[in-house]
Amino acid sequence: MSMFCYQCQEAAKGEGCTIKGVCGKTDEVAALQDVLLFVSKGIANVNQLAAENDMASKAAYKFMVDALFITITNANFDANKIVAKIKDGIALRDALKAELADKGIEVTNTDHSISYKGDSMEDFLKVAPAIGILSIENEDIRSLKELLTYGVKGMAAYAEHAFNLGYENNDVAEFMQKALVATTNKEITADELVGLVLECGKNGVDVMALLDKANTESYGNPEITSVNIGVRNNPAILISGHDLKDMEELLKQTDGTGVDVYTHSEMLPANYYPAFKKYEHFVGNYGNAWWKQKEEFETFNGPILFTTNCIVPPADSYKNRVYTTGASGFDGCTHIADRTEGKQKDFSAIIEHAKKCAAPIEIETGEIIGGFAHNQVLQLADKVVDAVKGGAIKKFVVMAGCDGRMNNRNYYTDFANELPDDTVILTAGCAKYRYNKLPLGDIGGIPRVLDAGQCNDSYSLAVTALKLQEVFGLDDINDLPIVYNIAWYEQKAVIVLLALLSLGVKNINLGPTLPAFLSPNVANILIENFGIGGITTVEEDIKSMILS
Ligand code: SF4
Ligand code: SF3
Repeated sequence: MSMFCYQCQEAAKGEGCTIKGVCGKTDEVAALQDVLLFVSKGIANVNQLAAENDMASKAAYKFMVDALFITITNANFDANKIVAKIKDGIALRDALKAELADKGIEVTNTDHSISYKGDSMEDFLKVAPAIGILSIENEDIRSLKELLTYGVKGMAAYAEHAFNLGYENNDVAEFMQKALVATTNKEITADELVGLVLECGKNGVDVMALLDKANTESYGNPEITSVNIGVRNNPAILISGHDLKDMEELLKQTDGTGVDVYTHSEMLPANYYPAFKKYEHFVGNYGNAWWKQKEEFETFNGPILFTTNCIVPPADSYKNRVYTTGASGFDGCTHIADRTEGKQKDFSAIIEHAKKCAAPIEIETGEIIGGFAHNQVLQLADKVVDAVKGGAIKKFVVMAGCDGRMNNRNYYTDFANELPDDTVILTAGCAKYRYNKLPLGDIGGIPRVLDAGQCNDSYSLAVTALKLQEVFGLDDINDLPIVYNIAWYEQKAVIVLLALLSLGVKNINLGPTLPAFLSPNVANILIENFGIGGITTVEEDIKSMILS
C-alpha cells in the first residue's frame, strides 16, 4: 500500500506524503480517509437525486459534514472509528437508494462511489488505491477538484460548529453536496471547476457568517480581554480545538469541582466571550500553537480535551491524558461521545481524571490581549479612522491563518518585528502565536496586534475591512490601506483564502510555501486573476507590501 496526500502545507518535499504523513497519519489511516471521502461522494450523488425529488435526507447532509471534517489534517487518526464511519455511510447511502427505488426513482449515475460495496477494513484498504487522489489523471483537473474538496472540508468544519449550536444553512449544505458531486464528474471541464471554486469562496463567507452568528448569539460578542498565560495551583483540564459548545459544557460541568480550565492553541479566543469569562475557574491560556503540544502537554500535568484538530500523535508519557470528542480521534485515547438530543456531553470522566493530577507547571507568566472581533473593532471605529486619517496608522497587515512546524515560519515573527511602528497587524487563527507575545506596543491606545479570534473569525476581519471601505467611501476594497500576508497550513485556511477572493480581495501573499496541490496551470489562474503571490525575504516583502 502506498498513500498519497498533499492537502496541507507540510506535504513531504512540497509534493505529497507517500509513506507516512509528516502529520503522523499512517498509510492505513490515509487510505481509510480516502475511502470515507469516496463514500461521502456516493452519498452526495444519491442525495442530490433525492433533493431533486423533494426527498433530501438531513442525515445525509450531516454525514457529509462529519466525514469531511474527520478527514481534515490532524483531526482524526483513529482507524477503527473511520472504518465504522465508512460502514455507516454505505448503509445510509443504500437506505436512501432503497427509499428512492420505492418511489420508482432509479439511480442511473454509474459512478463507483454509488455502488461500491465493502464491509471491512480489509475491503476498504483494497479499494483505496483505485479511488485516491492520483486516480484522477489530468493534473489540472485533479488540482481543481482537490482545491474544491479542501475548500469544502474547511466549510464542513465551520458548519459543524454552527450545527452544534443549533444553526444551519441549507444553501451551504447543498453547495457542499454539489461540490462533492462535481468531484465525481469525469466530464467536468477546468472552467466549470474554477467556477465552483469561486462559488465555494462565496459559500465560505456564508458559513463563516453563520458560525459568527451562532457564536455571538450564544455567547455574546467577543470583547477586549487580557488573558492570563500563567497558572494557578489547582488541578486542571486543557481544552484545545475550535468547538465552543464543548467549551461551554466543560465550563459548566467543571464549575465547583475544584478543577480549573485553560485553553490551548485555537481555543484561546474563548477567553474573549462574556459567557465564558464569568467563570472564576476559567484561568486563561496555556502554551502556544498546536505544534508545540508535545512539550506543553507534558508540563500541563492534567488531561487534555481535543474538540477538533490539530492533534500531534501523543507521546506515551501523556497519551493516557488525551481525550478526544466530536470529529477528532486518536487510537487508544478516550473518546467522549456525542451529545444526545437535549442533553450535554458527559465530561465526567475527564473531570475525575483531572482531580487525580498535579497542577500545571508554569511555563510563562503575564497576559496577552485579544478580543478584536468585528463588533468590538467597530466600537473603536472613530478612533481607528482618526488614526488612519491623522497618519498615525499607515497600514493594516492581515496576518491571519495557521501556524506550523516548519523552521521557515520564523519569517512571520521576523516580519512582525520588522514592520514599521505605524502598522497594525490584524490576525485570526493560530498564526498569531508567531507574534502575539512580542512587545509590539500600541498606537494611541490601539494595540499593534489585533486578534479577532479563531481561523473562522477571519470573517470578522472581512467585516471590519468592508466597514472601513464604507467609512472611507471607497469603491474598491483593494484601495484600503490593508495588505495581506497570510500563513496557511490546513484546509480551513483554504476556505478562508477562497472566501477572501470571493469578497474581491486581491494581491494576497500566501506562505510559507504555495500549496503542493496547485498544478502550475492552476497556480497561474490564481496569480493572473487574483494577484496571489508567495513570500520572499522579510526585507523584500516589507519593501513590496508596506513601503511601496
Ligand atoms: Fe502529509 Fe499533510 Fe496529508 Fe498529513 S495532511 S499526510 S502532512 S499532506
Ligand atoms: Fe490552527 Fe490547526 Fe489552522 Fe484554526 S489549529 S488555524 S492549524
